[in-house]
Amino acid sequence: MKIKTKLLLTPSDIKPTFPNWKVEGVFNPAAIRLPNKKIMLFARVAERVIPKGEDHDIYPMVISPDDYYVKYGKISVGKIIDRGRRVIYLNGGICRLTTISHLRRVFLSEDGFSVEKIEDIPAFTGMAGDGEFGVEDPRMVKIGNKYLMSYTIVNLKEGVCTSLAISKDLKKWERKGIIFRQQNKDVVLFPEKINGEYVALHRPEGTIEFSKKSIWISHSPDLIHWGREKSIMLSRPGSWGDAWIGSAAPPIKTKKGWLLFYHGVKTLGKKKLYSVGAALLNLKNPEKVIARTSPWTPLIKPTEKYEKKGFIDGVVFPTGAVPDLDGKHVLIFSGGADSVTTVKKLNIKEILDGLEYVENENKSI
Ligand code: MAN
Repeated sequence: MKIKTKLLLTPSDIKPTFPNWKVEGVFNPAAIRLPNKKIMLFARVAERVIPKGEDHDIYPMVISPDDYYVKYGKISVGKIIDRGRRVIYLNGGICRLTTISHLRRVFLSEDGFSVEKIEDIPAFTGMAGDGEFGVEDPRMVKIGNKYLMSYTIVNLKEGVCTSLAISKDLKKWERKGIIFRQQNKDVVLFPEKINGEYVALHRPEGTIEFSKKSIWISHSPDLIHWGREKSIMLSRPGSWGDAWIGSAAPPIKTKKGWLLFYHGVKTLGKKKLYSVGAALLNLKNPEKVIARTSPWTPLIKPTEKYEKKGFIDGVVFPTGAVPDLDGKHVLIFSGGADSVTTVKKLNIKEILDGLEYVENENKSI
């Protein structure tokens, strides 16, 4: 399939929040079309404190419940068991992140291919109790006159969870707290109620695994209480999403069903390759998966040099999808290698025509 793609944002476009911080990545953005037809991104900005040659690592932690007041924690080298690019593992069985993420607003043209303005201060940050170690990977929908944003938080006590925030103007946010508890992320909301209920897709992670991490569905009367959950889409052995899958962007309504983009991970030795597929879900009963991208050929895989090499190599991670104004294409906004943000324009009919019908999702176990 022909995909028109463009590199939109790189770390050097972003002003660090504090003078002694360095931007490592601007990636995994929420995307929404504004009433004036332009597109707004809430891009994840990951920053690191520039080390000063001391004998310890520093990690920032937000300690205020109402502003971005940060304290620096210290980890002495003797406490470190293993140091990953993203995570430092400490003795005692806990870990700390090497970066802290917030969300930055970026304004794009109507066609999504030109950056018109990048704000130079954070628009949404972690808070005490709601992302002390940062907020990550937001996804956004508009229902009625309200913007709803689900986002990953990394908390001191609760660990990795998903929270929800609601806004009428994309400036002031009402934080609703944790909606999917530890260890659950890749939460996307459907952009309208279905059969009178809010519906979300999410991706719980277990420690005792009888199956690989998969995409689940959940329902809510009020966006706070979620339930009637089940796994609706599994990873398929040997496929490009062999290790696990997770929802990418909020589903898009088409005549044939809900069009869902999802990421899939294949492990190659120590490396992980993040590719993207699509699925079609029944409009009235989205737990029914009608069709999916072939297990053998993803829709999108890391092909550009900024997707193959970066903070984490080999990653295309979409978090936003906005229908193009021509009604025929979709604009997919993704992180590349956990470093940059890209836009990709794909033809919706070609995506749907390329899907394979799923007879019985359980057959893929
Ligand atoms: C995880 C998350 C994402 C990240 C991918 C790829 O799913 O940490 O934020 O983009 O891994 O590294």
